[in-house]
Amino acid sequence: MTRRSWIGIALASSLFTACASGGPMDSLDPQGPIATDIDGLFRLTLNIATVIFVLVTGALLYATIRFRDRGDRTPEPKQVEGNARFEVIWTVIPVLILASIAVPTVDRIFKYTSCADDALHIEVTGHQWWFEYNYPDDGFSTANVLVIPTDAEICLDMTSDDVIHNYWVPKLNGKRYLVPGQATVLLLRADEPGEYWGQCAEFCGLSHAKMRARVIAMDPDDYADWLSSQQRPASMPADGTIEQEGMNLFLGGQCVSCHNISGVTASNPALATGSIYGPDLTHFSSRDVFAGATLNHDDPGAIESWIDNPPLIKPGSFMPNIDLTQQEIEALAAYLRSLD
Ligand code: HEC
Ligand SMILES: [Cu+2]
Repeated sequence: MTRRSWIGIALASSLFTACASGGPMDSLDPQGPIATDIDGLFRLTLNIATVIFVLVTGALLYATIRFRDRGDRTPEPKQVEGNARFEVIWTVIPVLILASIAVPTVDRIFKYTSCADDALHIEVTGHQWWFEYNYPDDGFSTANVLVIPTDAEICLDMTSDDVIHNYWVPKLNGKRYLVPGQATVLLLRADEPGEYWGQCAEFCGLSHAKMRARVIAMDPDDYADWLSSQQRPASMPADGTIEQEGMNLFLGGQCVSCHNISGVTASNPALATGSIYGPDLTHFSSRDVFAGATLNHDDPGAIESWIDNPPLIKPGSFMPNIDLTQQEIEALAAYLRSLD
């Protein structure tokens, strides 16, 4: 085969990568009523478009073959330019088709971006490059992993701390912007307990691709347990342990100027000024992913390499490389692991 056909095959086969199924962010695999309803709109539009495609392509093929140039034997086909009746028909039909798509679409846009009074409110703040979640009724803050109860309407009250971000958990709803100085709202509802993946969907700087989200939906009972576990202050390490050494490093070094640990850093004045700050670490190890949901707690050495050199892992990260020694890193990592 020629080089050109190899290139053709390579390009064509790359199209099949779009056919992968079972991906954690498959937008054609809706879960929960909102995403399913939106999926219905997609299918409606796809069906209408398919019918139009078949009709138009069929008519085109028919005309091309039926009226092709047969030399002298071809009579001039009948010309219908300027026919008022045809003009009206092919204006009215597209208007009706577009209306049948536009009306339900606009209806859903308003429906899924406003909240009922009894919805559970959770505040989402976008930061370069992680999502912060505040549970205002329960008085705590967490990051990267959003925990919600199943079968409940969750109202996300969203804003951004720096640039425009976009919250997108494809299996639960469409995308919505987080805009500095503005409040936007997005509804979520999951029927089944499970893990749903998300991603910041607006380019927001160097580590945009590493700004992911996890939504964990729990049965209401498990959710209640989770809430009470998040409300307690951080676990205290026992005297003389490596965890305690880590805590002292945390409190004595720079970490404390950017991170809150309830019951440990409670009175830190730097946090109150709200300058650059990072995720709340009170229950850090209760979350199975961190650093914008891109690193896994269970991966050996993940915590160590993160605190060793954050910008190496997330380019541009606002958590600096503090030049810690190996011993300091190990103590800090042990302390972080104890924050359950
Ligand atoms: C200048 C502010 C700043 C300092 C100082 C700082 N951090 Fe961070 N930290 C951040 C920011 C911002 C993030 C979020 C980074 C991201 O995901 O892009 C973060 C993320 C983290 C995370 C991941 C949390 C999560 O749930 O994603 C851990 C753990 C952490 N920092 C520990 C530490 C430790 C330990 C120290 C001290 C050695 C420290 N940080 C010092 C700002 C800071
Ligand atoms: Cu973003």
